[in-house]
Amino acid sequence: MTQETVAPTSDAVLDREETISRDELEALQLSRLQHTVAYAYDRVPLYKRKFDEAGVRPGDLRELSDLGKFPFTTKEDLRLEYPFGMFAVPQHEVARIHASSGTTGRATVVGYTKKDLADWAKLVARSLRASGVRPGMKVHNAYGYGLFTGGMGAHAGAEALGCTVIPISGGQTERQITLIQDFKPDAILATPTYLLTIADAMMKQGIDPASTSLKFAVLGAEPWTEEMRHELEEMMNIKACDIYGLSEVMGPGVAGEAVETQDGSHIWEDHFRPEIIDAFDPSVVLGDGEPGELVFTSLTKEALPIIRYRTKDLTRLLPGTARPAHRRMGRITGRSDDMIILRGVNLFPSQIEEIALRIPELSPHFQLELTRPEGQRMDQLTVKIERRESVTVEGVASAAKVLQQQIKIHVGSSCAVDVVEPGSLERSNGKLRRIYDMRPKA
Ligand code: DLL
Repeated sequence: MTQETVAPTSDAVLDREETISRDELEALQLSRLQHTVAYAYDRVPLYKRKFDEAGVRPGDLRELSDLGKFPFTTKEDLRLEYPFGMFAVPQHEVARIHASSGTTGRATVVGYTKKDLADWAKLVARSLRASGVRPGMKVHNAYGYGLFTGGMGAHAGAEALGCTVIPISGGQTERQITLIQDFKPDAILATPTYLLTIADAMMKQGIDPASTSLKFAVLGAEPWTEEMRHELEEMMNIKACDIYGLSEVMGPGVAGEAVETQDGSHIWEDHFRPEIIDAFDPSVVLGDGEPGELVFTSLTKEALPIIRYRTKDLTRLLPGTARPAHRRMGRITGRSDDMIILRGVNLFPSQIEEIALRIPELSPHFQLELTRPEGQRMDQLTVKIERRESVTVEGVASAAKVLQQQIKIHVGSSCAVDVVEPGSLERSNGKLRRIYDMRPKA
């Protein structure tokens, strides 16, 4: 059969909830929220205990702002209730389980009823559609399959949208390239750093990454910057949009970005109520536009209702644009637990990405090494970054200096810069580790 061309992006049929007014949406949120707090209180002992300790009852939720009276839920709570203590339905009603290993301690386990899975697929479909993906397109899904929510979550959403899904999962980069060339997908789903790995490997094989059939990329699961978007779009001749989510709240598709505006992911507020709090004084709920920690309450989940979950993700809420009733989230600057505190200055890897990608001699491949040199009490940060293939040795020396100066100016930290050979740093297979903390453990 010959290759069909798929219709352009303006023909999407939206869910009704995507087009309702803010007033209508907030009325829906309130009734769903009232149901959720009562449901969680009645069915999950942890919520009953926490509400009782805080002296609040489900009936105290009379308007949306009353949510601030309710206690937070943290990853630690999920760990303590390991494996199934947070589930609000009997096990036979749990249709699927996912888990995230995390870097420390026990896994956090999450569950879904059949209806939860259907809602999840609908929201991923909505996100993909917002990002330009259309029914009938071929979708190459390079998110990892397994307990991680990325692979199966994105898969079900693409299927629900009516796409042809290619479930390749993460890794085996050579094979990914072969399948992209042979199957000619329209869209790719991956972490931004893994898409970079794929594009990089194509160039090594003498394939121009801009020459493939790919037109759209829907990228998430890790922080990325506008500069990285620009890099990937230019290199691959695609439109790249953001997709956000976390397993405790659902998985991918809690929020998705519209291709026509590319101005941050719309939080699907018919299913999740977001708040921004002051990470240092969580009793303070901040207004729209103010930066802080993102908190979510689920509005429709059955197996794992989640009340005021502290994501540790730092961002702000912005007014809706392409979907006016649904607020957007600004780019995630980082996670509060990914923050490097270097001699009193807070620093996130995404700040380095932003600065480095503005320097033409430097590639997007970098890692941050934290050390404490012998006999010194001060920590040192070294930015190891690959030069671009085309750059001369003299070019590299001045680029290193510029990076160092720009970091000093924009972040306020002094650091060392080590420009290394192309291909010498570890490549991403999914979520990339940027920080290597080599300081002696206290
Ligand atoms: O990463 C779910 C996901 C899969 C989202 C595929 C998007 C695409 P977790 O493994 O539980 O779930 O990790 C959640 O990843 O709290 C953020 O810190 C980070 N994260 C996810 N999406 C984005 C994004 C999945 N678009 C954690 N931008 C979250 C920045 C993101 N960070």
